[in-house]
Amino acid sequence: MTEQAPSRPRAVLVVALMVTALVTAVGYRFASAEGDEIVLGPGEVTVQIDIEHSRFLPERLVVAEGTRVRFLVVNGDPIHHEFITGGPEVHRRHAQGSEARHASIPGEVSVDPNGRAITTFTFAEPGRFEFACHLPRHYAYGMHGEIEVLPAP
Ligand SMILES: [Cu+2]
Repeated sequence: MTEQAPSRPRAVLVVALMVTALVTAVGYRFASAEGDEIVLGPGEVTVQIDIEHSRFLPERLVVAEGTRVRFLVVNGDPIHHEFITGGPEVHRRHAQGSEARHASIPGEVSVDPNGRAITTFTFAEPGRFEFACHLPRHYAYGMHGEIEVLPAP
């Protein structure tokens, strides 16, 4: 008789969800033009970004200045995507670039079909940052979102 061990991906998912739930609690609320929103941070937080039908979910995040965000990117699509965040120069470089895949550097990671990937990025100063997939036609299709960074409380 062989006993089936619990599958590793499921265990990883459960841990990821627990971490996400945990860090979502670390934050505060503020009223913005978008309504009542939760500000993540300050400190270190983990956020799960889902990809479904070539769209990011959520498409908007609000974080406190100085927050180090660990992005867990979960691709529900059967095609490759990427998650890129950073300043305008980062997006310009990727929009013009022809690299189909990248090694993971802070704020930039490729995501396999139905795969998951992690990248971290520190939002050091207040402002608006974009996150996007710059694979051909994905940005134009709507595969981008916004991170608003508020001054530290
Ligand atoms: Cu994409």
